[in-house]
Amino acid sequence: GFLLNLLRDQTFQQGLATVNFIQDHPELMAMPNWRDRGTKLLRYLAEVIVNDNPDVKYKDESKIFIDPVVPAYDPKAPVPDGTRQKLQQLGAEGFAQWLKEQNAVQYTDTTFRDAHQSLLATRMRTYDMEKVARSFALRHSDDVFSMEVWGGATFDVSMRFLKECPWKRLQFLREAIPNICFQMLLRGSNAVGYTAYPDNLIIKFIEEAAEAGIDIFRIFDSLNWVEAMKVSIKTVRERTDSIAEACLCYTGDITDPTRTKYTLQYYLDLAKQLEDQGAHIIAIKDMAGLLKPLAAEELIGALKDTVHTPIHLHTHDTASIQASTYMTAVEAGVDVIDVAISSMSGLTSQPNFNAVAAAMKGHEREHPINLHSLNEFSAYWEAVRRYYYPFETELRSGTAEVYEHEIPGGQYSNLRPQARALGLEEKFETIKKNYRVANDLFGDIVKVTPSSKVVGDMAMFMTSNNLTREDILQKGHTLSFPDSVKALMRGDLGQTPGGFPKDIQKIVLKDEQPYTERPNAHLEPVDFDTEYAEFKSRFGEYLDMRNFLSYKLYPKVYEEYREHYDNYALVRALPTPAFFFGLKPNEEIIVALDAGKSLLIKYINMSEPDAQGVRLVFFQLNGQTRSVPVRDRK
Ligand code: 3PY
Ligand code: ZN
Repeated sequence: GFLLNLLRDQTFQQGLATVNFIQDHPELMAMPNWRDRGTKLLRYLAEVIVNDNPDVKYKDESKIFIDPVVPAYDPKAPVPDGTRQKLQQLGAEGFAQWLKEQNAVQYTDTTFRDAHQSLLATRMRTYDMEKVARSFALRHSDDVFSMEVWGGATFDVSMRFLKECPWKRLQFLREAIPNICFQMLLRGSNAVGYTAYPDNLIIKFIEEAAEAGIDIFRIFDSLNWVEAMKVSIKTVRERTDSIAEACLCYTGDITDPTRTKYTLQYYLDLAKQLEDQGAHIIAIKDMAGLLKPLAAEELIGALKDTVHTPIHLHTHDTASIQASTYMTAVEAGVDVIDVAISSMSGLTSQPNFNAVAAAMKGHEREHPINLHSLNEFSAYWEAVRRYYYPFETELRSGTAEVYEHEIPGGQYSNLRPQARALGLEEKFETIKKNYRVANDLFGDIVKVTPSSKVVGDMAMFMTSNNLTREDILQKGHTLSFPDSVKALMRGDLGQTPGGFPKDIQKIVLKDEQPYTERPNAHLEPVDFDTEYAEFKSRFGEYLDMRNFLSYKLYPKVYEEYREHYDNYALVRALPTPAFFFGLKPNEEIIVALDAGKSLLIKYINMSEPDAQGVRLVFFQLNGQTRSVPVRDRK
């Protein structure tokens, strides 16, 4: 098995093998053979068949799945050049200039990241993306400026719930789509986490992400605090060939004269500062979908007069009116807009790519798109989306309520499950109201990960304890607040314009003193030499720097992911229905492992539990009958 794997390894096939190959690739030696992997996958399937996937909270046995059809393509066809080659030819500055000179509006496709983060609680598996990736690269190389494929919550969720490696996802997508710029969402000094990390960890992470294929880093700070974005912008500029796209997170309403904190002037000043820091592109990150059509016209027009960079607009269609925001933005000269393929668009996700492209037909800034082909991709995603029904956001229609609560699209899809977990689901209406109350108590802050999570925690806290604004102000000094709320008030997430309200800080922190320096300044730098060596001796000598970074960003999550891998091997190779729901009797799947090895797995049936509650689950693995004992915990 090992030799065969080796022969099928791409490097070998390409004739680049050297005598040192095995020394350079100890992971091949450490790789369990496929028989062992097969056994482990059977163990996983048996566990899910008997006890369910712990991430699937309800199962609808009547659900019918339709095989997703990948739009036809020739796997041997050469991939045409796209924006990625343009970036490589022109360099970051030249590329930004090129973008500015384009008359046609450009599109960023968020289907692989924000769309499923905002509709399906980030659960989209690499399996379903990878399958369609090459087809998209071949058929839409001219149509898409960039694809958002990484960052945000995907890093955490891929390990925590999907039990797959986020770096491998990036690597596989990069191999399948070598031509379109990839972008990621980076939470500034919080990287892809919920808390500040040491600067040298942020720097290493950015270098490694660029190396793995990120062309555009969309950088934001959850309080719009420029101080916290400097390290990331500088690192992208100086240590990679990628684009530093810096965000204004949009909150409030610049057309509402009663909202005096986040005004047009506030955003223009912010944009200027980000340009001064070296942003190649400025993004308006409208994470909750609050940017109304008239506001977009005003903001983009004014930004065009204020900064020299291209302007990239991101929004969520929670109110269902954001396509019209895009139309006014296009009139005002926006360079790029974020959209998602039809069947993964709308509501808390991005506006509908297919529909926006159709609406732009005949416009003098039209970017010609093969709509028929795009619709075929929509059909693919529609079929795929059915697998993910346990994670669907409950929102059924657009809601203007978003202008009241201001909950980001990416958080909305997570808030209800969070409420459910706390036994508060029937109080969801109150939670949404308290979300705004909590925001106002904190001094009206920008709400986006991680600050949005703190506002959510506070809303849950108030709801579960039946607390009003007055209760907090009057008897808050006797209350013990959630840790995340204390952290925010202490300064752990940085500073908000004008500072936090002093009275609330005092109520939450009691005698603890807040600070206003960068949180990262309080953190010990990572000792890469020592800690990486310790990591390897603990988890495996063959593990690379990327694994180490995953561990440093999410130690506990990584540990559990690793343990899962040791027990069940490559679960990412399982088709999605099998991964979430197991198999039905006599159902058969083909599982493609690395290096061209495939397993044919058929589930036969299971025995009654014995006196200890253990069932035997029977399979055929490549034609041979196997039985796996599993304790029935249901
Ligand atoms: C994230 O940080 O994950 C977001 O999507 C913020 O909008
Ligand atoms: Zn978003």
